[in-house]
Amino acid sequence: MTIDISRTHTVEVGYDEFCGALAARDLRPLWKIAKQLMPDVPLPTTRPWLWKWDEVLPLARRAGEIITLERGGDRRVLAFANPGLNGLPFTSTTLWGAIQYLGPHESAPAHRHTPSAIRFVMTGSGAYTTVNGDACQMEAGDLVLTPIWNWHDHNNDGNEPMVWFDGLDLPLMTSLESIFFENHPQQLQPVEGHNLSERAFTGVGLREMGAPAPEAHSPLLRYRWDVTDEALNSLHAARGGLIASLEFTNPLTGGSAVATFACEMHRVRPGGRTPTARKTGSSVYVVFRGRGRSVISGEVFEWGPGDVFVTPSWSSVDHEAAETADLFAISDRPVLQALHVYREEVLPASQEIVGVFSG
Ligand code: GTQ
Ligand code: FE2
Repeated sequence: MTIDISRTHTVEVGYDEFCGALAARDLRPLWKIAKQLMPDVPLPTTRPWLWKWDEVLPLARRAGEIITLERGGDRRVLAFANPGLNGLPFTSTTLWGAIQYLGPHESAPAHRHTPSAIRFVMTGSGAYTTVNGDACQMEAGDLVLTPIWNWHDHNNDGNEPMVWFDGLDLPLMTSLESIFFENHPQQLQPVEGHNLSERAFTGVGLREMGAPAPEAHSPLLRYRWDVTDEALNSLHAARGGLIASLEFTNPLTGGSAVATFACEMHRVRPGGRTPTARKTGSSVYVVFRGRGRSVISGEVFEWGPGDVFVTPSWSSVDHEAAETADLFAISDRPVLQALHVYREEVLPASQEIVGVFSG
């Protein structure tokens, strides 16, 4: 009957009009977007990706020639921008990874901010980062913290450029809309001493009596490569297997060195693929030495020294070294754990390879 048809028609017209009225009042109906908002498992927009040292280093060098480090023009940093994140300069939705290039006898001015940062030194020698008055020496393989709201400036007294990996919780702090920034009144902050944090923590489980105990982060600001290297050797000797993994911790609490992301070092020995696993949260890996490949969500990523790659949340991951390889990594795991949303699992079989990454 004509009445029924016109009724249906009226309902449809009414519905479209209703949706328009919602949009005009900045209201969104959940029933249209429910599956997108709440997928059965995480569907990250962060893409598995890899940046090759051979391609990045020449550009960092060129930045060294073109960009001078004056106030305002500040830090010579190239961010690893994940192509899945719509042009945002972030490596994953929670992590900032970048390469920083400091030429011989250059300094980057003192400042502080609420995002926490770490530096993992890739090449060079004779530079230091002053962190709240403590001049922390930087040598290849060292991890140096510049945690939340700590004054920091970078100085290269050496005769060769220094290149390091910057890891920050900047994307997370951006989401939380909690970024504060301040320039130091002086170009470089006064140095109170050298490697003071290491002197206060002189060995495993040993602490200078009365040494300060910051609440928000590790009191140890420099983790030397020779110590890390030795610990990896011991762990491998004790456990065997293809991979030995260490976390850089706060010696006072046993928690992560900075509150908002984990710093890890993985030594992978040749001889096969590590078990395929997946976890919530993203990781950014820095290849310190060695060659090999990782399979991320079925895609093969070949890597060598200086390469950087990212694993998105809930992606299946395994590693295989062609020669003994050391992988530094940062991960947002401490945040997920604190919020009780961290999950991880080892998959029953090696993941199938469906493609090879070519960038
Ligand atoms: O070296 O202080 O990659 O403030 C991003 C922000 C490095 C730094 C980054 C920073 C720094
Ligand atoms: Fe900074």
